[in-house]
Order: sequence, then C-alpha cells, then structure tokens
Amino acid sequence: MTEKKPYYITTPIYYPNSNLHIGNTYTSIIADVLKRYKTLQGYDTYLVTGTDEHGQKIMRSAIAHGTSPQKFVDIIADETKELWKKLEIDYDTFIRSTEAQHEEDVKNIFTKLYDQGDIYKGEYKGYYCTPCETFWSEGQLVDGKCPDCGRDVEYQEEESYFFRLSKYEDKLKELFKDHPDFLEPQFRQKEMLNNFIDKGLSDLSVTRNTFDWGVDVPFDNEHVVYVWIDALSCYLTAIGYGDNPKKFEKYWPASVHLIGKDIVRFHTIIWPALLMALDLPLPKKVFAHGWILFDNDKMSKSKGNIMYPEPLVELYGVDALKYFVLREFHFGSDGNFSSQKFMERYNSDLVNDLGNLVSRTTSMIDKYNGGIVAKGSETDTYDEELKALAKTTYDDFVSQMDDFKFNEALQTLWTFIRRANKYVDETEPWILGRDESKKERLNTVLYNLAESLRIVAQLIEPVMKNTSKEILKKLGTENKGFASAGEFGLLEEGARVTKGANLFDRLDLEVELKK
Ligand code: ME8
Repeated sequence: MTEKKPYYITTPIYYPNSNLHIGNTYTSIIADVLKRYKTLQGYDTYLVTGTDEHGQKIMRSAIAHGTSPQKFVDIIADETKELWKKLEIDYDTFIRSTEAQHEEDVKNIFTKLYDQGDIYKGEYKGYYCTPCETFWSEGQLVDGKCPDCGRDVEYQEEESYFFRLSKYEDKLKELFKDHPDFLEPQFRQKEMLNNFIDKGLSDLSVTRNTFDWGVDVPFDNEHVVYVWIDALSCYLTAIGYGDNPKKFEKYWPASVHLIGKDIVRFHTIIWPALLMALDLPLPKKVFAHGWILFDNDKMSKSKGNIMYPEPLVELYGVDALKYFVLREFHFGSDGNFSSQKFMERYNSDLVNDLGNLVSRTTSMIDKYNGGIVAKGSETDTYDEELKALAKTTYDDFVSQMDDFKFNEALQTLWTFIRRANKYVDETEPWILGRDESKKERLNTVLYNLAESLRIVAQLIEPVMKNTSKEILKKLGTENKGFASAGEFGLLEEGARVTKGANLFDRLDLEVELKK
C-alpha cells in the first residue's frame, strides 16, 4: 500500500485574553473544512490549533481580572476547546504555549540560535504595542500610534537579546521572488516587500525583561522569550519537534499556515528567517484571509459590536454557520457579517435551493414509487444536460477548493442544485405520474434527481458533514467517498428513500432578528 501524502494545516495560536469571536472562528472553520476536504481526497492530514498564553497582554488581562496568568489562561483555553467542540472543528493537536514540552523546546531553539550567533545581547530603545505584542521604531509609527492597530504604544528602553533578522534580508527577497506561491493572496507579497523588506530589516528584539510571564531565557533568567518567537514555535512543537522526530519529519514543513491579514509580517518575514536560522524547510504556503467586519465595522469590545458564534450555532446549527462563512466571504478579502445576511442566505440557499430539492425528490419517490429508487429507461436531452453539469460541477468544485476559492466552489455546487430544481420543473414528474405509460420516464427523472442529490451530499461533506449524512440517509445509501461525486449513476436501484422532516425550516426574519 502506498503511504498517504501528509498535509499539515495550522490556524493561528490564539491569544486567550478573551473569548473568541466570529473572526477567530472564521480561520478555524476554514482550517477544519480544508482538513476534511484533504482527508476525503486521501491525504494524511494534521490540523494544529491552540492558545498563545504568554506575554504582557495576557499578564495584564489576568491582573485586570484579579487572577494569576496561569489560572486565567487555563479557563480560556478550556473554553476555547469547548467552542471548537461545539463548532465541530476536527483538530489533531491543541497546543498550549504553557505546556512543559513546548517551553523546553522553545528554550532549546533559543539556545541553539544564541550558540550559533544568530541571537546576541544589546539594548532595545523603541516602542511597543502591547495589544499586538509588537516592537516598532519611531519612524514606523503612524501619528505616534501603532501602525497595525492604531492604538497607543509605550516607549521602552530595556536590555534585550536580538535576533539577526537583517542577515536574512537577501534570502527573504529570494524567497518572495523564487516562490510566488509562498504567500497568498499575491498582492500581500508586494506589501511585505515594499513596506518592510525593501526598506531594510533591523534586527529583532526577542526577549523582554520588565515582566516574567514567558519562557525563561535558559542562560539569563532576567529575560523571558518574546511572545511571538514562543508562539510561532508552536507550529513545530505541536508536531513533535523536540520529542517525536519521526512525527515531526512526517508533517513538517506545513502545507499551509492559515492566518488573518493582521499577522502576515510575523509569518512571512520573521518566521521564515527563524526557520532559515534553524536550518529547517519553510512552510509551503501562508494564506492570509481578509477581515470579517460586523455591520461594516471592525469588531471591537469598546464598540460593543462583537459577534460570537455560539448563539448562531445553537439557533441554526453548525452546518449553516460553516456554509455561510465559506459561501459569503471571498477568502482573502474583507467581508461583512450581518445577521440579516446570514438569515437571508439561510432561507435562499439552504431552505429554497437545497432543502427544497431534497424534499421534492424524496416526496416524489415516496409518492410515485413507494420510496424505492428505480433507474427507468427513457431519457431525453434534459437528462444529458443535468449529467454534463454534474461532471463539470465535480471538476470545478475540486479545482476551486484546491485554489482556496471556497466561495466559488460552493457557488459552483449551488448552480448544480438550482439546475436540478429546474430539471424538476422541465420534466414535470407530477404529469408523468398521472399516466401509467410514462412510468419508465418518471423513474428516470426521479433517479436522476436522487442521484444528483447523492452527488451534492458527497461534495458538501467537507463543509456540512451533518447535512451530507442526513441526505445520504434519506436516500437510503452509503457514503461512497468524495471521488464518487465525479461519477453519475452510482445510486443503487432498489435504494429505500425516506421523506422525513425538512432539512432546514424557513426563518421568519422579523422574529429571528429580535432573538
Ligand atoms: O494574533 N476577521 O492571536 P489573536 C477575521 N496570538 N479573522 C480574524 C478577525 C476578524 N475580524 N479577528 C481575528 C494572534 N481574526 C497571535 C497569533 S500565531 C503563531 C500567533 C483571526 O487571538 C485571524 O486569523 O489575536 C487573526 O490572524 C487571528 O484571529 C488573530 O488571533
């Protein structure tokens, strides 16, 4: 048996300073869908997520809550795991940066870089943005504020260890030139080159010595390791960097780091430079998605416009949420989340298109054939059109998923669902059903509809696994594997179809929006 190809996906290692909102959920949902898709395609997938628990921001949040940092992060890390369970995020490892093995690995990484001369001692004079945990020089500030988040920065003068980032400038330029696929969307590459690399890279301060909530520098306990070095290392330590070399070799380099556009610089300048220094292969791809806005505004606690995923899942189910975020937003660009849009799409795509096709098909097979699938024999041109579209739907869906064009893949699938609904109107089974001599034609039509639904169920499995299962159950058939969606005609004659309850019930917007 040939060994499956590994496919290693990561989400950002989230700060557990407050509960995760729909924006953080977005990255994890994409990661989950990608993992399921690649698994169904036969890869040996591995998904890492986790919590980035050290640093000044977390320490201050813990103090503000009147508790110790460790107790504070323990609670939020547990809540985060709970959230991923509710959202059915199928991760393999949840790494916490306070785990003993991880801390030991970070110490070893730091010592190695120091011993080989990539880290040296100096003095940091400049600014620090605590919410972003980022160092800035005066020239980088915008109106005296953090250029990333626009918040106040603090002036710092402290003894610090530095990583020789400047040494890797040319290699980073080569990376961007020789591997145009390394960072996507591609316009982000220009941002990194124009705004940072081409301006010249300064060495990076990689320790702090004004607080102690971090991994101790092993040879100088006045310092803790800078939280970003600690956090990025999670991508290595979560797959056995220090304690399971076989596993590490299997999965590293990562196939893709999925991140938001806010942390591109860390992942495509600092991280590759660190990996180059460690003599490790670079991740194959970093994909930076856009920002989810809420009612066209950036979500923020002070504005009170943070959207959390739990109520949506409780009211409408996890499949609807996953479908919505993948279908609504172009992966890579900003998008706007509004409850109204969510519900409108729920009614149009899930109730009217998919739900309707399921209920029409199963009711007609029930009514005209006692729930038994029969293949029929009489065909006409409508059938050929439907079958031809099924084939291109599969091909296009796969290529769009492979290109991270999730919204287009779902659009492709829904074009097919709508075509199948149109096929019902064109072939008018209710008229065929009145005439016994049209029985063979009726059976063909009903078979084509049921088989179209089977294909839909196979294709939506990575996104809506519960709905997929439900449709296959109603069709009285087994899951035949993702690739079976590329072949029309696999539904067994004699399969026993059941009507059952609606997959999705229409939402009354006036009622729902008040919830
Ligand atoms: O940055 N829309 O953690 P973090 C879309 N600990 N995505 C959003 C979003 C929004 N409105 N808000 C947040 C950190 N995100 C570091 C990461 S990795 C080694 C260390 C997502 O908790 C997006 O993926 O601030 C963003 O990159 C991530 O949450 C930041 O999470």
